[in-house]
Amino acid sequence: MGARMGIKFPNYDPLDNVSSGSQYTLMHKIYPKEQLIPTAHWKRIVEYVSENAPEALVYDYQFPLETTAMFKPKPLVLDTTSPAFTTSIFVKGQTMKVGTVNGNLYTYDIETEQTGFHPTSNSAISQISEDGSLTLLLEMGKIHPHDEPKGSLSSLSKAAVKEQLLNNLQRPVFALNEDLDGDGHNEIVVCEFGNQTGKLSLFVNQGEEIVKKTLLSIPGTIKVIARDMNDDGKKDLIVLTSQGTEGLWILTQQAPLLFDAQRVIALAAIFGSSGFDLVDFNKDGLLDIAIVNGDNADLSMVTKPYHGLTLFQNMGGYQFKKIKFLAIPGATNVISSDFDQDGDIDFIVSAFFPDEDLAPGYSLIYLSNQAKKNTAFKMEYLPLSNLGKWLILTKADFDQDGDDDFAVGSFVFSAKNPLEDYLSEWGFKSPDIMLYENIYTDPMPQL
Ligand SMILES: [Ca+2]
Ligand SMILES: [Ca+2]
Ligand SMILES: [Ca+2]
Ligand SMILES: [Ca+2]
Repeated sequence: MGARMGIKFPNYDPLDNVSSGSQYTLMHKIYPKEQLIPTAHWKRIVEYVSENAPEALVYDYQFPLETTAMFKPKPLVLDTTSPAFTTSIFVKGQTMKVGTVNGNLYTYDIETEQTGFHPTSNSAISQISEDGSLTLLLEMGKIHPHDEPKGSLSSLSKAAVKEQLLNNLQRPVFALNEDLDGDGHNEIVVCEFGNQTGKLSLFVNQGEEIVKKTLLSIPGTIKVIARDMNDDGKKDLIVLTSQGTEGLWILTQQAPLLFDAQRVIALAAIFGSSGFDLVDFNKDGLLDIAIVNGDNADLSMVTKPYHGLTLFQNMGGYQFKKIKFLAIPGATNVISSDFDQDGDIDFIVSAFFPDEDLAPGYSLIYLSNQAKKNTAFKMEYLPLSNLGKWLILTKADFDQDGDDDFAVGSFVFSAKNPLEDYLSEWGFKSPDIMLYENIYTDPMPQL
């Protein structure tokens, strides 16, 4: 905080590791050379925080009591290298594509169990998608926090010919390939997460050239979905920002590809938001929002009682009301579906930063909706959830029987010292992927 107001500290300079010219200039906008406030005012801020911050955090977890029998786990090891470093999963039909931190792309046929391997680059694959017969690969450059524009989006043909479509992306984590203005040609929206800087970018193919436009100049854009949020027939963008200025934004498309951004859910800078899902959980025709927060790697690694799943009901007019919070330490991803097919929306939450001491087993949780009002959920563990460190969570009906299944990808990393960390005991044995098949069947009617 002080560094962002130009306060200098002995042995700490946020620009220590920034060498290149343009990055250095950019960083000085964040960390000014001159002090913005007098030293006496800074001292009063430090005193205020020291005097008023609580001595300890208060935890109030209601631990799940049972392991759900609704999903059957199947661990998958796709290669002989360990530990697992899965960074993306894409499922279509019974074919699964898996990307890793080292730029390896695996295919796995869920029916025949055959595995294929395509080395593509040495850059972490943050997202896999398809466009016709092409596989689209979003590559981050380095995965750890940085601001350099070394990411790219490429296509891979069936004959394994790779072509770069977009480059100079700043640590991209999510791309949306969709026709936003309805002219028959797709635009591409990229979440350039970055670190201290970053943005949400729109790429428009204008025949001769691809024109880039910045939609949001904020680091930490993590996911974007296109939907018509104001019912005017034009697609809008719903975006989560997770770094510094956190919150959920709606970018309303006012005219073709001209967007007006509004932060409709403002979240505190310490919230640590990491994922969201858009679903009409009360079936009133308005899309509601589920946000998970649990980023716990960067600055303070203590377990936070305010990490978990929050449900916001869409009240209309871009007003969102918080109706439910469920504490889940280190919550990272959320998917929603009526998994048990009883007519209400249920959730699966994965936690990349679970606390094995305070909240053991909280890495994969099934939340089944009990009252159809989205305010009472039964929380259950997923079987074998302790086998991996789940960074990726993907929903798909991979046995194509009409109910949603899901897959999780393990990324064996700890922000703590690995020698002291529990991961060192089992991390090398972690599967790359765990498939969870929904095996729910309706109970027999009572005679
Ligand atoms: Ca609209
Ligand atoms: Ca609704
Ligand atoms: Ca349900
Ligand atoms: Ca299924």
